[in-house]
Amino acid sequence: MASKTFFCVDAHTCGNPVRVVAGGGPILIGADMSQKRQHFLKEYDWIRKGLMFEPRGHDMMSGSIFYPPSNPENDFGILFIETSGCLPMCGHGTIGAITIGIEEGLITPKIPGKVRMETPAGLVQITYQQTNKKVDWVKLTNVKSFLAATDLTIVCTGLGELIFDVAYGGNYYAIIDPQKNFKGLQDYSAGQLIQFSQEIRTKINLKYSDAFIHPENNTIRDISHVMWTGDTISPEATARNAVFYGDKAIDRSPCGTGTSARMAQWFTKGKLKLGDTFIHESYIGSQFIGRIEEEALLNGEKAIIPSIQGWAKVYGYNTIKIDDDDPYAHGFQV
Ligand code: PYC
Repeated sequence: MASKTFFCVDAHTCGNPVRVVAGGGPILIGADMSQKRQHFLKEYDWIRKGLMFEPRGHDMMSGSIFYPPSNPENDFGILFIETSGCLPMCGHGTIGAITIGIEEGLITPKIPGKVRMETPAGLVQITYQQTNKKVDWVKLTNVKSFLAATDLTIVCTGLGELIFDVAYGGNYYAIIDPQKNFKGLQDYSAGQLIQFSQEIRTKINLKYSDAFIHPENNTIRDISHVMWTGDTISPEATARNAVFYGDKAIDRSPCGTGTSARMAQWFTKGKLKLGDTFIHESYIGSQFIGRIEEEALLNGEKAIIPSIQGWAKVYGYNTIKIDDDDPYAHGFQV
């Protein structure tokens, strides 16, 4: 019988979980994190399943593993492991991983307060503020984000025809804004939004098959996340969202890649300008501060470079064993 032990540090970013595997992660081969991600998916996906799914994880669980950088100018590389697979980029995961990495001494940036992090989606630059041993906040400058399509349609059982936009912020998002058949996320429970999302994500990826492939990295494709929008809770928030990911999760944080995608949508539609602050509120009311840092071009098309600022809290150490004789060694989903 074989047993493998993983030393994990657990935290949450604005309410959404982050589990950093500080020891026990596999050695990966590849010239960059995108290639290392492919290696992980081929050989080691059981680690993700064992650590993210029940009984060791749960529907919202999300984590990461640190790797040496491919380019010595950068501080480290990161592999995101989630219930949904290995996301190319994860915003709440980055805020949590940096907080854990700095507070627990797992990463030592060349320049204190600044981190250059390699992700499968590209280089992400980060600043953070630390007081004594605690990280107060983390701000990441995300990958180029863009509006990919507008006014597409899909039929959702129970709602009827929905009009939606698609935007990229490190993952592809279907964004459903309030409209005739959907008055806003405030009218629905998380369970209802999950049920709608499961149905329409599958239908969208069938109807618009091969329509959403990243222009610079064809391993990043298809709608992985569904964002429902609606009324804010707090008067200082610019907007609110409920992001569906994995099979049954609604992000408890305002979702970093989702906030980036939504800022790209607003920017292209003329609702947000360079330098504007965008306070994005989550389903539970926690907030990220978004900002459009730069205008950019991607494949000749309009894009933005957004930043996202948020906080995370470390809450525990978790030594997790995966034994071959455990029938649920690789987790399960119900
Ligand atoms: O913050 O980018 C994010 C994210 C993706 C999935 C859950 N959170």
